[in-house]
Amino acid sequence: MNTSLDIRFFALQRVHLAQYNQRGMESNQKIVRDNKATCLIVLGMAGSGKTTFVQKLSEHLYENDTPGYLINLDPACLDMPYPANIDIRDTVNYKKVMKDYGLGPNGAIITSLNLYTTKFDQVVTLIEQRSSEHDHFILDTPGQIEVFNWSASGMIITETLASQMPTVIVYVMDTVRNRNPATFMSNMLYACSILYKSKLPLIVVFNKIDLQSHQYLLEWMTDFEKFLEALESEQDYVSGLTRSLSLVLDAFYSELKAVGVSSVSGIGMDTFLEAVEGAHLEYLDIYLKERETMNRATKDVAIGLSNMTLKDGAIPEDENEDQEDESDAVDFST
Ligand SMILES: Nc1nc2c(ncn2[C@@H]2O[C@H](COP(=O)(O)OP(=O)(O)OP(=O)(O)O)[C@@H](O)[C@H]2O)c(=O)[nH]1
Ligand SMILES: [Mg+2]
Repeated sequence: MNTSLDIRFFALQRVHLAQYNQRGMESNQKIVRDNKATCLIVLGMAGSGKTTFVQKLSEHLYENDTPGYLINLDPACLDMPYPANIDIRDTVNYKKVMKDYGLGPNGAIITSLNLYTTKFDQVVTLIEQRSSEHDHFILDTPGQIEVFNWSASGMIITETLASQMPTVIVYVMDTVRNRNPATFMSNMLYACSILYKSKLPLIVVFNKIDLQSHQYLLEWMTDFEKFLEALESEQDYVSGLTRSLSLVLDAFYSELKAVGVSSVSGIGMDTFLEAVEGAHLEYLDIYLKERETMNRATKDVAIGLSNMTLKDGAIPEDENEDQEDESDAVDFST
């Protein structure tokens, strides 16, 4: 990535986190508690069906007279099957980012998301304005899950939204591809890492159940013997590792909400929405308190970082001008 852009983004990230931690603690708790809407951040491996899921869910909500507010954060998506209220592609030209910064596809997705995040406060303002009109704010994320989950911009977006309203991670899994117990295990480990990293309620959505029932996956989660049976045919060292890991994951499974849906037929959408209601309450009862404690602990560090940025001039004036130039090129008219 372009180094000056990298430095600027890092500095912005530090300022943002500092502001978030102060603002989040002092004034946002009430806003979050009073907010009836739920923000759903849809994550999952490439091709698991995130976009199709968002489309079907939005159709379902529309039929129930509670239309959702849809946000697309995938800059590289070609065909959008749903009418997004906010679309990253209206703001950042992914192909131009690739050309301008000499990047490959994944680097360009990360940089596009970074550029977008520097303007994410405008998205938050739009969400705030709409929060009384919608019960669900749904975010579709890029195919390469790590782009969102392991990037600074993904963290800033998640933290910003979670400081505004009850926020839930929806982890979409391809039921057919997870027939293999080792694949299932690695996918669940990923879900587990997202849960602990984001510190937000998480719903696992077993998608594509029109092709393959998800019941056996639920059994694997509740009955360790069944999972071992499935592993029996695999006698390599990986299955030994999987055995040990599945024991570790037992506690994680007991806390987890998992539902099966088909994003093609729409089966399971009502069950999913019930799980969302539960997760909303769980956010208020458990996660918000944990976040308060966490924020308190990081407040001093955040203020220190904020002061350091100002003192060191980590964002020089001319860099700021560059920033303005770049964002001028961006059309934020949504
Ligand atoms: N049969 C069936 N196919 C599905 C379902 N959900 C998604 N698909 C198909 O799975 C493929 C991938 O779906 P997408 O919605 O593009 O998946 P995605 O996770 O958004 O993909 P990326 O954004 O590229 O990571 C498409 O061909 C969809 O038609 C489902 O519930 N049932
Ligand atoms: Mg997609």
